Amino acid sequence: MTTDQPRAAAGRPSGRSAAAVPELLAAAREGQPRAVARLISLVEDGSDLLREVMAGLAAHVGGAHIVGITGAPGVGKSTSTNALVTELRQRDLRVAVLAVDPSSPFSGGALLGDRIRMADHTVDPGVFIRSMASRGHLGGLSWSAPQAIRVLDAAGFDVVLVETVGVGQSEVEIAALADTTLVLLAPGMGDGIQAAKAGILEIGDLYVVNKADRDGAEKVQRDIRSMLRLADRAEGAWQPPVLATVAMKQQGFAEVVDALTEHRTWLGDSGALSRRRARRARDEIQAIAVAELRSRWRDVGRGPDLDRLAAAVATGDLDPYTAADRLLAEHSSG
Ligand SMILES: Nc1nc2c(ncn2[C@@H]2O[C@H](COP(=O)(O)OP(=O)(O)OP(=O)(O)O)[C@@H](O)[C@H]2O)c(=O)[nH]1
Ligand SMILES: [Mg+2]
Repeated sequence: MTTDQPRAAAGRPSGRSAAAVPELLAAAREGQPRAVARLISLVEDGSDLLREVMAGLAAHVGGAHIVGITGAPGVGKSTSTNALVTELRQRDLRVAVLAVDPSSPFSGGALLGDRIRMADHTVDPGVFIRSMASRGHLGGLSWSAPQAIRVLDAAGFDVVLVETVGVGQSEVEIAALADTTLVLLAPGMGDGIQAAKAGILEIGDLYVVNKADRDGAEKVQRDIRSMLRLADRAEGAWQPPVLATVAMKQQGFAEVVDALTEHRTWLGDSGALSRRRARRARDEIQAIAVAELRSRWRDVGRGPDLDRLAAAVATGDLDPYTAADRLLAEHSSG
């Protein structure tokens, strides 16, 4: 495992790094953890080098199975991720874990417990673990998470597990990033009704009731199954399985990985994979375009053009609509 190293707070001189991008990409594609970590740092920092990085990676993405793991706080997402990694490694698959915290612009502190739990995999070169926060970048994780996933995909990981940490309305966002969404539940945590409220019944490709060593796990399974049965599903649609695990004891994960594999096969056979990926690409393009427009706007919003136009509007020589049109026109032509 390679946890993310603390990064220098100050920005790097991009001139120095620019020359290194092709080497960095080559190293990342060989799966060298330092290079992969470095590329994800570039994503996190919103680096200017990302254009070159993404252009270099574009032809090499699409091989990984992107699995999103979501569920209420405390259901056992981190413990289950750890158990999943163990099972995937037993099948000789290379695994990357991306822990994203949509609710916090800071990475680090909140994830410490998760890192300790993942310590089972610290010496395994077939496992790469990285936490990521939005760091206040415009567009936040909707902008950065897909790009980090691209890096991991291009680095040749067979499976990329995207785990949410922290609380938030993030379930749907995570589902939008993944090929397969695993919704984790546990007894005594609000059960089925909560799940229905959270909109979780629409997004899961696979439901796993963790903490099956506790009372009530079977009831949660039954509740979810009966709620899923009520949903309208088109003919040939995927029927989400509802499994049970004890993550603390590594129980049930062979079945979980089998179900993930089955879903991946179904996605490919049914054509759903390319639809999902196209939708994801659309979101990604939009997020980048919006961030780009905003950053351009920041420049327009301060420039001398604006001062000149503002003076004209203030003195009544110009109306504000005409001024805004001119500002935009001048800017978009530049
Ligand atoms: N009894 C029992 N406890 C479990 C099981 N799996 C996890 N736990 C415990 O549940 C607690 C929460 O587990 P985590 O893996 O941290 O849950 P999480 O969903 O990642 O939590 P957040 O990151 O805070 O949202 C921990 O104390 C675990 O030890 C299980 O299968 N059975
Ligand atoms: Mg956790």
